[in-house]
Amino acid sequence: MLETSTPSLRQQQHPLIRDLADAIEGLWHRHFDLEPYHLPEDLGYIEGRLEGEKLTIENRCYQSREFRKMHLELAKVGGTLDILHCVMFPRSTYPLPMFGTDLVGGRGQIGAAIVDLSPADGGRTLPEAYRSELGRVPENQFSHPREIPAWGTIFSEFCLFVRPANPEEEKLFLKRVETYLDLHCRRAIAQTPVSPEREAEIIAAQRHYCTQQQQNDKTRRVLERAFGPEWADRYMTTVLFDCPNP
Ligand code: 18B
Repeated sequence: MLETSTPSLRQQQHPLIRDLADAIEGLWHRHFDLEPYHLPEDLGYIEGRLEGEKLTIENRCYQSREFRKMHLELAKVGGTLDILHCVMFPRSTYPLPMFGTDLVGGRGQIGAAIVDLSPADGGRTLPEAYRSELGRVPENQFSHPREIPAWGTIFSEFCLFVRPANPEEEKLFLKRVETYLDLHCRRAIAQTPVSPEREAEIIAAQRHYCTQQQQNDKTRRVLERAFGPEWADRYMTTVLFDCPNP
């Protein structure tokens, strides 16, 4: 369903998560004609229990001419964990990067903030137009950079992964995500579809991206503890990182 009512979860989350969720949806609505994207079998709003605490998941999902699926997910585990997850999957005829961002926080502090535009058109690097524009984005210094895990070979050299140390760094992170997303939306709109011969390459690249992301054990563990391993696996492979079919 195209949910337009004010989401309840958003108001209860860390201010950076709330602001980023608003910014993402704002840019999507400004740039695209959005249609609803239907998630499988009522996986839109979910409640589970994680070690006695309630796990709530709220999904927003759209599609557009350029994107097969634009997914924004907010999750909350009792009072301990606030999560924002967002991925934009281009249609297989669009040689565009994957936009992805994840914010994970607990007890008032965001511990992990990551954003990237990851190559997904069959090449190892981003298209030249992206590289030149991203190369001009001022590099802010964050006091607590974090190390990309081993499965993160999919990320570009423009990937930002930090623990924002204070409200100033939180604002800088938010700004960086807005810059990446605005650039991406503008490029996507200007993109013309490729010939069907190139589609196979794009699909393979997106599948690779998803397979790598599915190896994130930290995400898997949160879901497994609340819903069990089978449910977690189904959720990771059909909602979070579903591979496109040829
Ligand atoms: N993720 N994240 O989205 N993840 O979804 N996430 C964590 O402080 C969830 C994406 C990414 O260091 C952590 O260590 C849950 C996208 C990376 O080994 C937790 C959901 C990207 C790490 C969760 C979710 C992405 C990471 C640990 C579903 C990038 C570091 C927090 C709602 C584009 C992994 C911490 C590492 C971490 C959980 C990246 C708990 C449940 C789109 C690189």
